[in-house]
Amino acid sequence: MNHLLLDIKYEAYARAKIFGEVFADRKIVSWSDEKPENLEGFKYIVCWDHEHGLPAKMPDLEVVFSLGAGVDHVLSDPQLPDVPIVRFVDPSLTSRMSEWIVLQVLMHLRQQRRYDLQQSRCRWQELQQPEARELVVGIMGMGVLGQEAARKLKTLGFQVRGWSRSKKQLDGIECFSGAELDGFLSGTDILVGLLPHTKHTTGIFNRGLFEKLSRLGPFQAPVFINAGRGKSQVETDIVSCLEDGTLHGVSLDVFEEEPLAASSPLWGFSNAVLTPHMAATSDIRALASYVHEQVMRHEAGKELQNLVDPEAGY
Ligand code: NDP
Ligand code: OXD
Repeated sequence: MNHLLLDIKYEAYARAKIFGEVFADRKIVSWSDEKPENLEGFKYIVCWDHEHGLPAKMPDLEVVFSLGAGVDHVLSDPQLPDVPIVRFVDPSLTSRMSEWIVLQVLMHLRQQRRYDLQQSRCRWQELQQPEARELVVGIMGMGVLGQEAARKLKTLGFQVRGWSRSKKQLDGIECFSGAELDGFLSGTDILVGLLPHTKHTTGIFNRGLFEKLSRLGPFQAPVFINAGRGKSQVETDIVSCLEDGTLHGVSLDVFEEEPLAASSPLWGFSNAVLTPHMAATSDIRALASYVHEQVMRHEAGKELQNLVDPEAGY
């Protein structure tokens, strides 16, 4: 009776097979492949960008699991029943994200895009090379992913600071919160976005914010890197800030609309690194084991982990 419904879109069949192996004793239904009329007995749904209204049709629903760390896609369902929502937190996802962030920060530090351009023109020319310790990386969103990226960047020698809703105390990392945003920005050379998308973060990365970043760093203009959510950034502002030099460069893994339209001017900048929302894709085997562990906890009367606060929106 404690069945599991999956509405996880891509590669639904293969993914459902993996869930079937991990939950050998349960009925697993993938909504993309089969749409039962009667959803009685389904206590759990695992979803990504699910069909709105589907959880509301599950009379026995007890827990909603997000396929990813972000839950904006779950909370946007206007008919979402009032049941606990668990997001995906796992070392596999956290490592992937910090790898992507470190890669992007180093790409900008080592001016890799300029070397790529030179290579395409068979040009042999060394550029002036600042050291990591000369730059301040500021991370907006110091949760699970932000803190791990901060630790790795610190190890590489960067000066690291972070901004979050609540104040943190982290060894060797300067921590800012809430209203201290301007002070945080004014000393930041490379800005990293790892915020969830909520009503408070919509459009937060805009021209006004970019203009508050430091211009005193080795490149005399700041770099913006975003792997949080695209709806937190204003792409027309990013484009104009790249054009007029307010931004030295960007790395974006997330976009206001995904996939990014071929007509977007962002594609045309040699100092813009664009990736297709893959910075930290969830590993399905790790997700299935994680959901299994949470289901076991729930059925043993223990507290679920990594619960979402629907009021806060993350
Ligand atoms: P967490 O919930 O652990 O951290 C979120 C952080 O953002 C917290 O530090 C929180 O502050 C801060 N925050 C939220 N709202 C505000 C606000 N209004 N003002 C200031 N700070 C705020 O999330 P994760 O670190 O696990 O993930 C972060 C986001 O990364 C996800 O929500 C998702 O959107 C994105 N993501 C993107 C992926 C990709 O492949 N591109 C993959 C995985 C996640 P506080 O600590 O005070 O609560
Ligand atoms: C996530 C994502 O939220 O992949 O996990 O974006």
